[in-house]
Amino acid sequence: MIKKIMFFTITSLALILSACAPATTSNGDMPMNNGNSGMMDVTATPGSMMMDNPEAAHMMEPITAPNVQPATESEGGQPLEYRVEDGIKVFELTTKAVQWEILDGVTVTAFTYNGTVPGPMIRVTQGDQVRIIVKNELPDPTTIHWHGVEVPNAMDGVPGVTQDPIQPGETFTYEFTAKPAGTFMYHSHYEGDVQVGAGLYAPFIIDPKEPEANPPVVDKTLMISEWRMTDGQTFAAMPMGGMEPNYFTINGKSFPATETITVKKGDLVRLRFIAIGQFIHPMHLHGVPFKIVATDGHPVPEAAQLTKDTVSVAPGERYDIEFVATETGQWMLHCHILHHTTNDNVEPGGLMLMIEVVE
Ligand SMILES: [Cu+2]
Repeated sequence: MIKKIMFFTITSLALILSACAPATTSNGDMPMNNGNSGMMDVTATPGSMMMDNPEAAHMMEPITAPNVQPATESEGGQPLEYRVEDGIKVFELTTKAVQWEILDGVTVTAFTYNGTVPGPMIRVTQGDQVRIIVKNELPDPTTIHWHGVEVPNAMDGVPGVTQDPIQPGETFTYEFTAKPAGTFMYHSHYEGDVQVGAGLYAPFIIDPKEPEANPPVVDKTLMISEWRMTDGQTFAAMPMGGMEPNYFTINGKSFPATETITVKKGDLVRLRFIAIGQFIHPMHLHGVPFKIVATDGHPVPEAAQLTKDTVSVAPGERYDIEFVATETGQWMLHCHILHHTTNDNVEPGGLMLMIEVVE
């Protein structure tokens, strides 16, 4: 209804404008910088705007499933165990909805792999044969895309293109050679705008076949995303009126529930940033600058490594950064879009964590 009224109003306004000034653009679009654009400030409430378009309605529906239980684990992104069959590393994933605590007293309804946000980390060595058996216990179809991993086309996880969606109750098996080495991830590719925001994402790390010459002492993967929680209901946050996030998480937790990373003075520290939400996050480190040693999983040659203290991580991107912790103390790492360091508009919160450097 709102859309229809807006369309009528815009059409009327365009007619009026075109009658009194040569204001339309060459393709007939109405320029919106004419002082009347305030009429566009219609703030939709979730569930109200897209209902005349069933195709789009899923975007503004709350995340729900029958009989959602509290999560039994409290830490996401932990290494997933596997068994070896005929030389193949076999992993099992189950998609399911759980109540996931992002902060003391704040619990979201999340779609998860194996009950955690992020889902469990798959960590293998370059060249390994891997098989991942996926059982779908969500009320909706799903698929998994192996973001950045060089898989055969049939394993790419795009519904309607490389496979049929995995229906509720069904199982699908992915199998491929893990390559190349680097920081990757896996995530839903079915109604990704909803399912990824709802928690269907996890790290996928491929270690190089040849051990690294100078491996870090501390190696942490940090997956960054956003949530919208209103009136006790969870929505997949989006850069869209009425759907903006009010909670922000690193590895499924908002500050102060985020992990404190404790390192020894002199340690080489690697942080692997993965942005999996729908917003850009300029991540800023206090205390010492860092080098960007890999982008989207691929090593940056030493001569090309930028020295920075802030790196903007856009949706889908990965940046591996390294620094030597030279000074003791509590050093903050946080997003520099400062609204992203709040919990429901209350500071401090969201995308912050402490790096504690000890003697
Ligand atoms: Cu941010």
